[in-house]
Amino acid sequence: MTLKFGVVGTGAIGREHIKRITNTLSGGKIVAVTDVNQESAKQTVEQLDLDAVIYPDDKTLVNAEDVDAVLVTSWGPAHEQTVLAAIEAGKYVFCEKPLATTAEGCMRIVEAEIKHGKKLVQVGFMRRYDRGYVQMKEAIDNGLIGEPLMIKAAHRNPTVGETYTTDMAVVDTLIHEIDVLHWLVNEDYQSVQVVYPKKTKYALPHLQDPQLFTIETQGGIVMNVEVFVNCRFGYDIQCEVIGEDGTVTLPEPLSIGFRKDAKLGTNLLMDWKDRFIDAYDVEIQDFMDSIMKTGEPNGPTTWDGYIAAVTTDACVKAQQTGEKEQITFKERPAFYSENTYCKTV
Ligand code: NAI
Ligand code: ISE
Repeated sequence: MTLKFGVVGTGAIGREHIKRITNTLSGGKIVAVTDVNQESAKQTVEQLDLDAVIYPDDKTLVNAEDVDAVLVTSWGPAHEQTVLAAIEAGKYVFCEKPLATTAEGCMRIVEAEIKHGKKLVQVGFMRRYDRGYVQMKEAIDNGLIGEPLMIKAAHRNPTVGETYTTDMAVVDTLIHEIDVLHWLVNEDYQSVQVVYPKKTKYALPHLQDPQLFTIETQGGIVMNVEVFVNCRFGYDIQCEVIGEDGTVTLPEPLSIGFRKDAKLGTNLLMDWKDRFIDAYDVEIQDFMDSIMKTGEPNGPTTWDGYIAAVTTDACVKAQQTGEKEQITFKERPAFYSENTYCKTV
């Protein structure tokens, strides 16, 4: 059986996902697309040679009879409306982060999904499908390092555009660490504080860069996460978990070493699209396979989207106040009682 996708948002990652579903993965087909920029939708269909209908908006696409699953790759503020419409229509949803831009918005999706009675939504937190993070998770769960005590992590981009603002370091960038670190140690967060180190000369006047987040879990694990989006040298993701009996570290992406011109080196990636290319493939294949096998997606849930939104809200507040801000969650509904652990890749 083939899962027929309708895509809402044909920008950068929308096109990447369309290409992987069409050319790399098995079991999916793009049958519908839409974009507020209809020219972008048209060009996508033409350039990627898709046999897909172009719809004028998300509502008509979601309700098209042949659409089984909706791929939400529009801008963050537009996600909630499309996801709610898809649940209303009983369609599966793969939604890129953020699930919604506020905790209240995520709760509306939680309520709609519970009312529907079956899980329909997977959030695009692809790092849970990255081989390195999966190996770290297995090591932690198997007790290799004992109880985790601290985490040191960094999310570095070579550069960002002028529309990137200080709060985007949280809602666009840190959100990946918020999800994956929560998943790694399986503990809810309790507080966050933000410190702004000396600003790099490469950041535009309106942007605070770098930023350091100290996030504490309810069990007392302290995470120190650097977000540095004008680091110049590469797209660089670091993570080390320090436990009572040892440490585990995220492996570097596979890359040849070289000796040349009196230098010993290895190349760094420069683009997020390349760093997690395998993880994107595996997460969407898993979305399709789980639906085919069990009738529900298996990956990060609507509740994980809610956890990320509550935490990003607190991080943005902490950016503004400079104080330690509390992070408070509602009680996890029984519907989401099982924490999602993606299968080993
Ligand atoms: P983009 O700006 O390249 O593309 C977004 C597209 O959505 C644009 O073509 C825009 O016209 C369209 N759009 C906006 N509102 C719409 C609406 N209401 N209905 C239909 N189309 C609409 O942005 P990009 O980089 O592709 O990001 C899209 C989403 O994916 C964002 O939420 C972003 O955070 C997420 N993302 C996730 C990544 C990951 O690593 N998981 C990487 C990059 C983006
Ligand atoms: C982008 O939106 C992403 O989601 C990438 O994964 C992330 O690394 C980058 O910093 C964001 O801008």
